[in-house]
Amino acid sequence: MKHFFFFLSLLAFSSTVLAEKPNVLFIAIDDQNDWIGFMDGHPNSKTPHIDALAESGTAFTNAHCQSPLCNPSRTSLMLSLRPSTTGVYGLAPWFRTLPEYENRVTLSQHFMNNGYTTFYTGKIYHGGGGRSIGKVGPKGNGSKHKEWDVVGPGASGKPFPPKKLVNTPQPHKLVDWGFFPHKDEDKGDHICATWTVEQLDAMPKDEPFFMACGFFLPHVPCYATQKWFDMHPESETKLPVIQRDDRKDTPRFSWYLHWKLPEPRLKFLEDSDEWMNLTRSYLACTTFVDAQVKRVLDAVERNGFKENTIVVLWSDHGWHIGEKEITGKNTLWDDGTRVPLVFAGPGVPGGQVCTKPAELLDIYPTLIDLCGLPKRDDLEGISLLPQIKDPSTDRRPAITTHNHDNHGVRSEAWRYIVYADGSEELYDMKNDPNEWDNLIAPDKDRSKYEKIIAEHRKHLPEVNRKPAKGSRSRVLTLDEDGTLIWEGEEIKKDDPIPEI
Ligand SMILES: [Ca+2]
Ligand SMILES: [Ca+2]
Repeated sequence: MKHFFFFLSLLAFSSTVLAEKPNVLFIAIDDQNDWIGFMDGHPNSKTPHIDALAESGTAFTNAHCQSPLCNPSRTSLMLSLRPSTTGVYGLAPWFRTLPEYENRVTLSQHFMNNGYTTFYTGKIYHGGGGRSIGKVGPKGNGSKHKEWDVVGPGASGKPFPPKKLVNTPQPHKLVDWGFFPHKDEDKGDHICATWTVEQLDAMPKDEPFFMACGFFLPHVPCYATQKWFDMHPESETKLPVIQRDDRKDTPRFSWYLHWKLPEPRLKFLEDSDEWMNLTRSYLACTTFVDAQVKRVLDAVERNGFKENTIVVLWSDHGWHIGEKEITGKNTLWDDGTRVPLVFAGPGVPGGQVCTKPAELLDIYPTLIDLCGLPKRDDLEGISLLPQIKDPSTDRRPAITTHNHDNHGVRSEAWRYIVYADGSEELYDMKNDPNEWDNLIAPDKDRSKYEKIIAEHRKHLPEVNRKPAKGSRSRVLTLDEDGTLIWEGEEIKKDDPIPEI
């Protein structure tokens, strides 16, 4: 009998401990650059709900992705390993196809292994990865082990108009934008938010959850209905601030990182009078996503979870809209790497802004700390808890890698870039936040900056793995003999830079 009561009290104790574990709401936004109110990336951003979330917690305004591309960025975040460690640089492979990562414990699995029920809707992994068990082949995106407990609707940019709205130079179904009439309720992100709200409404109050909700917009196609365009009238919308001939002082190698892509260049936007339309479309889609974030946050509050739920909101990389003469991702400048990153909830002081460099692979160890889970010694990220406690605490620079051996090193004051052929860039981010003036272009006096360059080079990844087996889509390689291969085709030294 005594034993029975002891057992009962033990049960009561363990369920109290369990109930005290904070929940996690993990909100991802795809291809969202710094055009978010609190980040000041564009004067016409309208994101009141994300801004309110940032205000209620700690906003990292100098956060950067580990790769400016969906698959490698998300793989890095969920594994807390750099692309230079995994060799995952392209849109393939799905990391579970690599034997060395078949059994790797991801962020969601670490929570699952520690008593959490994990939920997944929309885009967390690229290409629907981790939605099913099995089919871990070259074409399968399944997993040997369960990645999530409950899987909801997948990511979608639908509905689409009957035919593309913009005739982009490289035809690609997704590379499109603009207004067309449809129902907001039918949009993929609205469906994912609705599913998340329904799960929260039905959620048991005494079991911790890890809810991952990944929004697809403002990834192209940037389609929006009248309501969202009306919030961004043409007469009030400013075009992104650019410098003409900005690429005159960037190495030729910088072009190789996005050599030929479906995303058009600034020349096309200007020639076809689409620059304003794309700007408004992107802003409208971001405002639409902001409204979906609100629906989910409202459900957290309505169900009494607010006091006990850590909210983390992030995007996988930036997006150019004319800056540096291009649109899209795949660059090592702030336009390609800078992302929103917000933590809010128990243990996170509100009203704080941290300008120290933060990396997306830091989310994994930060959530471990905030939720009191067992620490892991196999993560390359470093917890942001010291900065959450005191935002002035110093931190290492953020590293972004795009394809093998091209790295950007972003400290609080500088950006240093080195490409696989050794060519370099350096920007003074305090005085030149748009990265217009490459201080170490060949015609400049480099000697003034040797010390700064050396300080930044110290942080270049020690491991620098070649592309992993199965790498493809947006993969660039430079062989020892100097042969450059982009997506399976050789780029010759005197090939003209594609204009559109
Ligand atoms: Ca993306
Ligand atoms: Ca320039």
